[in-house]
Amino acid sequence: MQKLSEADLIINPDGSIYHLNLLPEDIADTVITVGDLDRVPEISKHFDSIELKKGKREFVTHTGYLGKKRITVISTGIGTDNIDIVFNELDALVNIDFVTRTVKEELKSLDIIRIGTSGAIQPDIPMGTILASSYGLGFDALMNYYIHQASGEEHSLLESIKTHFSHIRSIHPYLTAANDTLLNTIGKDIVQGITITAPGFYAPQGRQVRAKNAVPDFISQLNSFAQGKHRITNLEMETAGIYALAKTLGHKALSVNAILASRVKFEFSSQPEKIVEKAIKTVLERLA
Ligand code: R1P
Repeated sequence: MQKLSEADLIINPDGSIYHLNLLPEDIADTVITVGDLDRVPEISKHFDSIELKKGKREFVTHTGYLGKKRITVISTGIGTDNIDIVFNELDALVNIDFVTRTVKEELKSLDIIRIGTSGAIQPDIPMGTILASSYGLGFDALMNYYIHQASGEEHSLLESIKTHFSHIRSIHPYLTAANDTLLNTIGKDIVQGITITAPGFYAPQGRQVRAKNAVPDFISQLNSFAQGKHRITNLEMETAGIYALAKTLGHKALSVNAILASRVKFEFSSQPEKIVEKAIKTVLERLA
């Protein structure tokens, strides 16, 4: 078995993984990821007990029990560049032996659920909606650096998407489905749709403030895509990276979005915390 070098896999002197600052025993098999580090206690306050609180940079982790279920909640910060770090390090914590620096023979598959915020791009999806991403569609560049292939339905859907956006030269999309089991349990009976992961918040999500946008009418180009029952419903900055890296590494992932804004009605919620709390309760009730 090939030994991973100290440059490829950086382990801190106390035996913790480089950025997350966690030991292998610190994480549960069910992991909730959030963008905002202040959202970590908003989730762990619902736990029956908290056994661990650790943090470094934007990566804050709480592990505890909800009933008999051990759950870890961790903040990722914003964007798929951070998802690269969090997912590779979570995977290393469960699937690499830190003493021998080799990949374990028996691999573990984590259940990973994102609870994040997002903006809707379809007029019939109002603020306050809780939406499960059926697919993560990446407009960012993360997966250009990994060997990753769309399979089955992902492939035909991705081909239609590539045709729809072929006139926008900056976009090289990748697409990954949600884990079926998580989508059919945690995502059951809630709104579902394709989530676009953008490599930025302003022009990459069609916002026009002062710098001029290179792609005019971006939102209408996004919401006009349709293939059978599939349509693009919302925009955010992590889901596609989460789905693609989880699949590549053999983990199960689902992204649950608290819709705080309608990008077609030009609205932003005056009570975003309430919508996020609704998303948190929806996920925790279904996990317990
Ligand atoms: C942008 O404001 C951030 O909010 C959304 C986006 O994906 C991006 O991370 O999610 P979070 O609220 O989970 O951070």
